[in-house]
Amino acid sequence: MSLVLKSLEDGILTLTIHRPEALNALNRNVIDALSAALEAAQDNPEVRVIVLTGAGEKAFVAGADIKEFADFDQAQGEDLARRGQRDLFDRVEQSRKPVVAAVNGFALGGGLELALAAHVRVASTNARMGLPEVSLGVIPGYGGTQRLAQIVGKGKALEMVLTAGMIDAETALACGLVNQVVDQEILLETAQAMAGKIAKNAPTALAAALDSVLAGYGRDGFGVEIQRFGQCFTTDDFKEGTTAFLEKRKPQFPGS
Ligand code: CO8
Repeated sequence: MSLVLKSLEDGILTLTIHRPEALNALNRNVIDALSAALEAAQDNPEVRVIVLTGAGEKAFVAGADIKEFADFDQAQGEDLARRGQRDLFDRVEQSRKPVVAAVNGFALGGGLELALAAHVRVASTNARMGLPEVSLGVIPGYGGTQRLAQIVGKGKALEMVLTAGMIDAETALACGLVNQVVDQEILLETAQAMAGKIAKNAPTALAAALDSVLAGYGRDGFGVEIQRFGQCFTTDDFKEGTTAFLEKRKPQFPGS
């Protein structure tokens, strides 16, 4: 089955990341499939708004695929982050058609970063969000160090990045990380209703509004993030963090 399911109705394209056996974790193939679907949507006049969600009731996206990068070196780590940001995360944020994320469960690491790149977020009551990267010996590498602070402010963002902890949907609503929280049974219809409201407006004005809001945020930090993300791959902490995850045990970080 395809890694990204597509359905187009009344101008709303719903893209569902479909890799349930790995809680929809983002490997290279998922990134490519999602990226292609977003690119195609830009040129399809029938698409007015895009809704992005994850398959199943447990996870939106549980992160980047840890198995895929566990044995990468610095250059490969940097390349992974750079290509991922360019091919997917920037493409979501810079989409001329508004993107609504329907966060239907765990949104962790790259999964939360994907939701952060969307323009609006609706979450189900069971959603859990966090950036657990530092618990793996790495940092958010898909724009999380930049976009989380832009959305919730530096203080809350640093708390989330440094503790690597998860927050629930109500906490996410209270700090502005998500725009709305509803029961999971009505999550998709709520996200699609919001998309429908947006879709009634002038497409050219929507694109101009997105462009204008984004212009207010600098891009320098993304480059620093890519570089620092790559450097993490040279550390013993990273080796220990990812190995411990794959061996399903708690890490013992050597601190080097
Ligand atoms: N990558 C790969 N596989 C994963 C991931 C992941 N991120 N998350 C879950 N899976 C797999 C599990 O390994 C497991 O597979 P298997 O059955 O073969 O062992 C399956 O999905 C089901 O997961 P669990 O059995 O762990 O389910 P639980 O209900 O016990 O736990 C959790 C659910 C809490 C979500 C747990 O799966 C978890 O902690 N997952 C990892 C979360 C995480 O750390 N995400 C961040 C990853 S790092 C990241 O995203 C970096 C972003 C920046 C990268 C930039 C370039 C790469």
